[in-house]
Amino acid sequence: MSAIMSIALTRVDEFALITLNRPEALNALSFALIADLGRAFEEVAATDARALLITGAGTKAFCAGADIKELTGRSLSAQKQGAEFGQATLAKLDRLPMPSIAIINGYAFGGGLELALACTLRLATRNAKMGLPEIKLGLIPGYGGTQRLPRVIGEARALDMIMTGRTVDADEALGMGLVNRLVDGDAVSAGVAYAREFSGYSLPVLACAREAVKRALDNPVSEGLRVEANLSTIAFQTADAVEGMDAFMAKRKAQFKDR
Ligand code: CO8
Repeated sequence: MSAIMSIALTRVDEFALITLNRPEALNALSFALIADLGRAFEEVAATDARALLITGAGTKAFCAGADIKELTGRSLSAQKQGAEFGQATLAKLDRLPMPSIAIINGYAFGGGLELALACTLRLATRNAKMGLPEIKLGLIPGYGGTQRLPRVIGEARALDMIMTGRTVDADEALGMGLVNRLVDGDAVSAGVAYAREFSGYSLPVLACAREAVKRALDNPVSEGLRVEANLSTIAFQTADAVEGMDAFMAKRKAQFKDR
């Protein structure tokens, strides 16, 4: 795969890996970096990668947030366009055909945590520190944080983080479900190992599961149950469902083909 300026898009075995690559600015999200991310998400969507892993270059930071140096003195319309551009870029990540995992290997603040929240799952190293500190800048999150954080950790905890701007360490993040697991050793290898826990299953069926769970948080239960019935029927119609159930009966390992 290609190297794209402020990020690197590479392949690790059957997975795509995006490394935010501005370690001198703690991998802050300049507008150029966000544009690179958008192009990279489109590129990854068109590959056969079974999951996307995202991490930050260096040992200090996953991503320290929006590039504050670019934010000052902008017009209101430029600010609004900037927020919409960041949101649209992270929506591309949210909607990838394959699951994504943020490997939070240090600081994840502001837009950096919002990037991680747009991933399907989150891992964190034990030195990771997370927060939405925008309030300290006289701002509020603008790349989806006010919408995705309460869906992940609940309204009260999200308001606590957003209104105080406080920093959450790895253990607290695990306890509140902000990250799925903590990892030791090489963080990318840990991300690969985590992805392998689901990447052998049928991608379209995994997509049905992701969509059904996402809709649980957007709809009343009655509507969500209708969505679940439809998506579980779509899963049932796949050749992979036939294979999965046949393999169970024959006491052999299923060979899924993403159909
Ligand atoms: N933007 C630009 N540069 C940054 C950023 C950032 N977010 N964070 C760190 N850097 C730079 C520093 O300026 C410094 O550069 P230099 O050496 O040239 O001075 C370098 O990275 C190293 O940083 P520090 O020396 O500060 O490193 P420390 O280890 O002392 O501190 C921290 C690390 C605690 C992470 C600290 O850097 C920090 O607090 N960073 C800012 C975190 C933050 O507030 N993030 C939120 C930004 S706002 C946002 O993400 C969303 C806004 C809404 C978006 C809507 C837009 C259109």
